[in-house]
Amino acid sequence: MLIKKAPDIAASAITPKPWYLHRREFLQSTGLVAAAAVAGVLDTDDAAATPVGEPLTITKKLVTTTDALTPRQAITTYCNFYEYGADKSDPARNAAAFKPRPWSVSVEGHCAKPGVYTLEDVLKPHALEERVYRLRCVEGWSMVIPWVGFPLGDLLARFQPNGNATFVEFTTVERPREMAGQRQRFPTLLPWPYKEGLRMDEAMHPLTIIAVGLYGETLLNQNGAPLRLVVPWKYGFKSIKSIVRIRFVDKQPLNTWQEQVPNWYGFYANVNPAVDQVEWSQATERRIGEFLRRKTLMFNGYGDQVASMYAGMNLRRNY
Ligand SMILES: Nc1nc2c(c(=O)[nH]1)N[C@H]1C(S)=C(S)[C@@H](COP(=O)(O)O)O[C@H]1N2
Ligand SMILES: [Mo]
Repeated sequence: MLIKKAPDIAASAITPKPWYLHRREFLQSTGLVAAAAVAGVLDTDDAAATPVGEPLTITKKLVTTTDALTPRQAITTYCNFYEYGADKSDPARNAAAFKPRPWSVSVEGHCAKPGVYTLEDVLKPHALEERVYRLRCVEGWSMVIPWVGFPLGDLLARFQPNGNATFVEFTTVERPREMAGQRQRFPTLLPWPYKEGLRMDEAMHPLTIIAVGLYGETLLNQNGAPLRLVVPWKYGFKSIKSIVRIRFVDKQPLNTWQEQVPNWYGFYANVNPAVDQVEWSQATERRIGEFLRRKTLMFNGYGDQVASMYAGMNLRRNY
């Protein structure tokens, strides 16, 4: 459903409450005009066309930061998803024609239960949780997002990986007819399909989630519908979108950004303010919606939970 532009709404129509959990009811009771105000779409033409997802039922919440949430408008219109183009505004503008259903995920490699699973099969046993996480992009900006999803480890365990599965590789869908950016190839844009990987312990870590929604609703196409990773202690590029393949492998896989620019991006990509990427310092970040930059935290502030996985590793060399 598209919300049409509503230029003549008084600012007083905007609810100050955390409206998103009851968004659908609010929408029904007050109609489209108020809904546009609720969605915070009064500022720009772009945002006025932001579609709405389907409401999701959430059973638990894990809030990992006291920082304020980044507005829904920002996470749905300021995106990195090169399959739709390299500008932050391209995904929201170009993703409407993409069809995230029907969908299936191919599970391959070192496991007892490989196969092609429908989206419904993939999601069915998992209760959805809200996970409020900081997400830090290597470009120097960050957001705080209420994702909806479940632990990736719970999903992977169902496929019964064996002892040879030391890494997991993820692949994004390849549909150049629906994804304008994929009609440009490397060196213009990226070598498709987009790929990412995690070491097995990182993939099984309870903070690593498969996200199917944000702000209480299913993901919009520009945020990686119908399912994506969110790995909060790593730079955003590890959080691969619109996943169609999960492969258990016995070697460290080559991720797309490392393949593209090896001296800029590593495999681990743990947020590390002490290691600058060639183009951007990683010491500070700009929280979207804020003016002053803040200091970037080691492991994006999740060190207590994840640092032990890297004990003894040189995190300057393994960036
Ligand atoms: N398939 C795919 N996944 C991707 C990207 C991409 O270009 N293609 N961009 C990554 C980068 S650089 C970031 S910062 C996050 C951004 O997620 P968001 O737009 O939902 O905030 O998605 C990541 N996942
Ligand atoms: Mo990013």
